[in-house]
Amino acid sequence: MRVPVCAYIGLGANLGDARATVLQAVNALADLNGLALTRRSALYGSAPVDAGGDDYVNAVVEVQTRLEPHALLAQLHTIEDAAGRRRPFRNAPRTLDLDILLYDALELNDADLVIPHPRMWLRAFVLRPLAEIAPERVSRAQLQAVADQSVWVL
Ligand code: PH2
Ligand code: MG
Ligand code: MG
Repeated sequence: MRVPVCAYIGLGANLGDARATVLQAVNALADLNGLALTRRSALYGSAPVDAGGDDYVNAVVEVQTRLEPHALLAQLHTIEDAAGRRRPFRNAPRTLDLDILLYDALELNDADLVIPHPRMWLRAFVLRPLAEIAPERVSRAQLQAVADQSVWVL
């Protein structure tokens, strides 16, 4: 454990009752020891990007956390597993996906964890909810670059 830092977590789901699962995951995050939820975006619908299956439900939350990045990742995996997450192939439809987007000003390049999330700047389903809760973190040019992707507030 360490002094709390601000982090952003992306949530996504497109299998089962995706809206309910994302909301349950927000509650599960808020219940974690060493983590306080400070902001939650609206729920967004989005067309799958580089993936198949149904439309996604996406959201982003801001947290203050004492958990080190890998400890936080382990907690996210536990919440994903509890939601019945399976990993049959890359970008397969999923009951729940929880990704660390930003962790303070950390830049990390481990085999199992890269922060900032390497594809977040290419994805409107991340940038739109992130800009809603942390407008200072996303530039107008970054939003413009993904303006062709279909994302809507639910
Ligand atoms: N997640 C992916 C791949 N594609 N597309 C949308 N719309 N939303 C996602 O959360 C998403 C995706 C891999 O994690
Ligand atoms: Mg993901
Ligand atoms: Mg993931």
